[in-house]
Amino acid sequence: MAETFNVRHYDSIGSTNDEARRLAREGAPHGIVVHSDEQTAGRGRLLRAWFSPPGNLYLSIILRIDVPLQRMAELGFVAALAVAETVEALLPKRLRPVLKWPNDVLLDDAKISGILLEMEGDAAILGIGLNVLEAPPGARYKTTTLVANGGIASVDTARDILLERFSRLLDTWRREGFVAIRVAWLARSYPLGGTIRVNASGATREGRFNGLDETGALLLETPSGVERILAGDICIGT
Ligand code: BT5
Repeated sequence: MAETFNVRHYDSIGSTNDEARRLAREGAPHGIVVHSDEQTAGRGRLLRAWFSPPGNLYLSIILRIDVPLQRMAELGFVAALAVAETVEALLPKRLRPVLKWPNDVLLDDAKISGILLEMEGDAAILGIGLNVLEAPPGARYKTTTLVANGGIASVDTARDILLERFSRLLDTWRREGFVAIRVAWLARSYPLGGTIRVNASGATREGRFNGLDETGALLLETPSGVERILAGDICIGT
């Protein structure tokens, strides 16, 4: 079933996630998309700021989907795949985006997109930022844009491709479940068996990347066994 998205465009807004949450509280239906040219209070996870000047894509989708709450995190993986496909479609060279758990999209180890999934009542709010023209100065790690990699795209083109890819992948997820998404996500992620470092629950752990379990949790193989990590960050660069 193709999704119908209804885009509401704003010139400037605090955070598209906040506006989508406000609309969801008022009863806005599935498929409403809040898109803003810039954000004055763009948010990442854990109260981090998201650099949001004009020139990039910032949108949040209201999703009303009848699945148990514990399955909602799967939507972040659906979204990351859709972003990766979008980035790939917009780059002239066959540069291949890499997915970093949980929901980052990287090009040459540099972050080009971020995804913020939140719940508002029974609605999921899926926020996506994609750097088209502008990357933040002085971020903790390498960041990049579509244009810096030779991509040619307007923000609206990027938005339309992203919504089309997301619609298709959401349909796959609805029909085939997380299994199909997990396979596609792993095909684009860091290689299985590679060494990674993970920040989780205030500690850094190193181990082998053993993929995802059936819920999307990270599997980290350490000398004391395979750990299942529900939330955290994989360290890149240093
Ligand atoms: C994320 O958080 O990656 C989720 C970002 C979600 C942003 C979208 S934009 C539309 C919607 N409305 C919102 O208010 N938010 C969503 P996290 O994994 O916590 O990463 C945040 C970190 O990424 C920051 O601490 C910076 O180091 C870095 N960062 C900030 N802005 C960036 C940018 N534009 N590009 C790349 N990295 C950035």
